[in-house]
Amino acid sequence: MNDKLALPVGTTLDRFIMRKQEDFPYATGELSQLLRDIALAAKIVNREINRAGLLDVTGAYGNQNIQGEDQQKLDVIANIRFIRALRNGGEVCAIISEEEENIIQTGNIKGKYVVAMDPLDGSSNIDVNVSIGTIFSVYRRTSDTGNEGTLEDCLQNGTRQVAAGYVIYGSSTMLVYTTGHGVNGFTYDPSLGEFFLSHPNIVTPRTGTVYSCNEGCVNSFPEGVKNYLAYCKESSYSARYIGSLVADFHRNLLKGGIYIYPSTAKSPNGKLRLMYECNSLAFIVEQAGGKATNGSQRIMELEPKELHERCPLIIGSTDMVDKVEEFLKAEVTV
Ligand code: P6P
Repeated sequence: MNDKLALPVGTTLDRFIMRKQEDFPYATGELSQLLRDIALAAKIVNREINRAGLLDVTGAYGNQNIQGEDQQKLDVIANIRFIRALRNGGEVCAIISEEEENIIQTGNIKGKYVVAMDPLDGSSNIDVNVSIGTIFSVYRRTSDTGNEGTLEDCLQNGTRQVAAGYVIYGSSTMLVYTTGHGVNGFTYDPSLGEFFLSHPNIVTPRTGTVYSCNEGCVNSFPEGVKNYLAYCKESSYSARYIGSLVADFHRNLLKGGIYIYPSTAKSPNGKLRLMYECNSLAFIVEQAGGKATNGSQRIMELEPKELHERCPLIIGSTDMVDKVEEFLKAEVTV
């Protein structure tokens, strides 16, 4: 990483975005503005989450989303907030969201970008005060401006992402993102209403001793995954599974580790969604030196067919992901 791009910790997100834009002479500012719009929505959602216990916004909303999952009130609130921020920001022509069956047209027909997002992942944990998160990907539209966003604009493989990130609403709220030039983390100071650069140039450890997986489903896991989990136990690794992807991913990104959600009897294609969970975190982990596969293919090279399609996810420290693939290959060759 060119050290002139390294900015002192304490830099605000806005300052960081502006400085990074200066390093790309042809940048015209739209992506920078889009990232600011996401940060604004994150601040608003953060406030709603922090007040959730005091307002009647915890618990189920009473509807199910396209995934057939009970929408939590904060799912709906977060979805509205991010859509509104992106619509008002003007840079995004269309959005796909975990909470919406169809493409959301923003009306910004000149917008050059589309966003895929999970507005609030892990929201079933809200009522018990466990960390939750927002996950997003940004793509440049492939269709001509002047029209609505198209399905082709939204169904691009992960290698075509121009930015990806997540917000973790935890003991502190952080925004972590990449535009393909490394990964940087910003911690929110609610007293100032600003995100400050706190984790510059995040590099994930090449290996680790933490594995994140819901072993309650182990009986229906592929044999190779079962064998890898046995290997973890023989190696005295630590099991850490929060039930909130962003929280597990963030810890593993910083400390080293692996998150595994394979195909199961209940979720034959895995549970996590390719477009706004797997691709987004895959871009980040690869930029930080890690790896993300579905067990045999690089996540970012999977060609999406549907907006909400799912895929198995094995993501984290490169050596650990490679080890899982080794066990899966051994399963196939047996
Ligand atoms: P399970 C939350 O619903 C989520 O999408 C991820 O955040 C989390 O890691 C996973 O599902 C938990 O799924 O089947 O273990 O409860």
